[in-house]
Amino acid sequence: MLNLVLFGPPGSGKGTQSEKIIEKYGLVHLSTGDILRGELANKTELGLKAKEIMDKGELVSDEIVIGMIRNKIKANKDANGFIFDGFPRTVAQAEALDNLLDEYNEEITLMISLEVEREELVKRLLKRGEETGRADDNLETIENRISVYEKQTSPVKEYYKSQGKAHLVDGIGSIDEIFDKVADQIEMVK
Ligand code: B4P
Repeated sequence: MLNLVLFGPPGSGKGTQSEKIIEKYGLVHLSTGDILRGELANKTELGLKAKEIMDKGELVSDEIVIGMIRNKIKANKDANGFIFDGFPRTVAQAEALDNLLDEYNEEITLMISLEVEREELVKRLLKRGEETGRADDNLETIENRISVYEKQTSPVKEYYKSQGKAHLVDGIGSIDEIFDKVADQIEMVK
């Protein structure tokens, strides 16, 4: 299995690059942000609980997101591999993911970190907010999401660095240029 973590701050292009990776490598896409938004669209209890947290730009509890990922892995045991998009976002989530994969004698193959500076992130997310009306793409929430990333999520990069699995990719440039660099990294471990 090829198990890939796509990592980076909000607006770094994780969702965008995931689509292209899936197209080329046929992996199962697990985006915790998409799953949570799906729950919200279906007005489930979980979705309504998550909405308040997401609207503030805070992280949904580890217990909830780990449970969501556990169910998805279980439901896709025969996959060629997974792309984890927006997960793990805390070191506790990263450890739980290693333990979950271990139950299937699997592990993370590669972590790709999309490197984009704050000013560009804010610009991209404000643009998406204007175009799609996504509730958490407003200036106040964006600023908080980036701060939450710096405080709670960036240690996850060190976690994968210590395992020798983290590869940094410049996330500035055209979507295709960035994808070429991402694909180069994947080809090296495939
Ligand atoms: P996510 O849905 O993961 O949202 P995101 O971080 O904003 O990234 P996304 O993938 O959508 O955007 P992308 O960078 O592709 O999370 C939303 C919320 O859900 C979190 O704040 C949190 O509350 C909750 N949540 C999710 N996972 C969680 C977890 N594991 N634990 C706890 N809580 C969790 O793209 C952004 C924009 O940039 C797009 O408009 C795109 O078109 C544009 N773009 C992309 N690449 C570009 C490029 N090269 N040049 C110019 N623009 C580009």
